Amino acid sequence: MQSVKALAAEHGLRFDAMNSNTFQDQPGQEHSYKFGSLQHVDKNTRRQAIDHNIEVIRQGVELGSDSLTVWLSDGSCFPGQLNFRQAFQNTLEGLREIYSALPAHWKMFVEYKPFEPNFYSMTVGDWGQSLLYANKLGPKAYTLVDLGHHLPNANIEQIVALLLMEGKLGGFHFNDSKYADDDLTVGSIKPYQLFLIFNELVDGMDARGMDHRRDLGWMIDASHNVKDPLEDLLQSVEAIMLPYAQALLVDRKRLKEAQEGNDVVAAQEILQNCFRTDLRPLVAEARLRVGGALQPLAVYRNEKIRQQLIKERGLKTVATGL
Ligand SMILES: [Mn+2]
Repeated sequence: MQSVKALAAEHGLRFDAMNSNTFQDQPGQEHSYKFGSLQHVDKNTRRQAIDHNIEVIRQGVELGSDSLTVWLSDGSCFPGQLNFRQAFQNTLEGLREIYSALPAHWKMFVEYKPFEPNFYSMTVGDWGQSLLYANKLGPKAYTLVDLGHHLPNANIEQIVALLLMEGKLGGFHFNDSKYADDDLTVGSIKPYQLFLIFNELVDGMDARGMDHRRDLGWMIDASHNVKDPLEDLLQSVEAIMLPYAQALLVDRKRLKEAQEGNDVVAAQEILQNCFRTDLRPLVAEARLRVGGALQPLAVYRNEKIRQQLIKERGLKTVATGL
């Protein structure tokens, strides 16, 4: 653990939210999660899942993390399989015990998902259920919005607006989705939706006087089967910075006037003008001014080629100019 921490520090990295995992059985595990973890009808299985979460908190404390994300695959595949209320109560009871093990400055993020691996019901299936748990647990518990964890065409920006209003938005798992939990690169499928989410974020965070950087958990939850994961990460960061900058551009006063005058056309124009403004040079300049690269992807690819040449030719160094 200490060596992990030291290695991270060497690279200027720190640890964000810890994720517990009671959705996959581990080798040597006594009780299976085939029929759920915190919801399970057997209290020994629930006990095992609770203990695992508490162990994750303990390791997180050692790593300097300050939050725990709980995503449960608990649910049912067929009508009648589960008593919904009992499953909810068991889960709540488990989450309460985990919550009570959180250090004072920690947050708990309750992530939701509408289906998969269970296809009839999920015990934390949507933002309403997540918010129910978060409200019952207390002030350290928040709802986590994974952009891919919604049924098709859900109005995610509205969900974000209301969670912010309630002070219960914990943060994001950024990704994008065409069909379901696709874990595609954020902004690759529905960039306008992403802009509208940031529009609500900026508006809601400012209304609550929140620190844009620190008061939410900004996480990327994507999967890479066909890309270099680091390249995808660079694309993701760019894809997040752009709509954020565009949302900062929205003239809130004019938008409010349009809304209050029922000027639907003007309201749409205000938002779409910002979305259609090319802020890529501005975002690149901002990155440069804080010591980053104008074109991170090009820099990374250039370095990859350089390292490859050094390896192939057995040289100490190589100069490339891409
Ligand atoms: Mn996620």
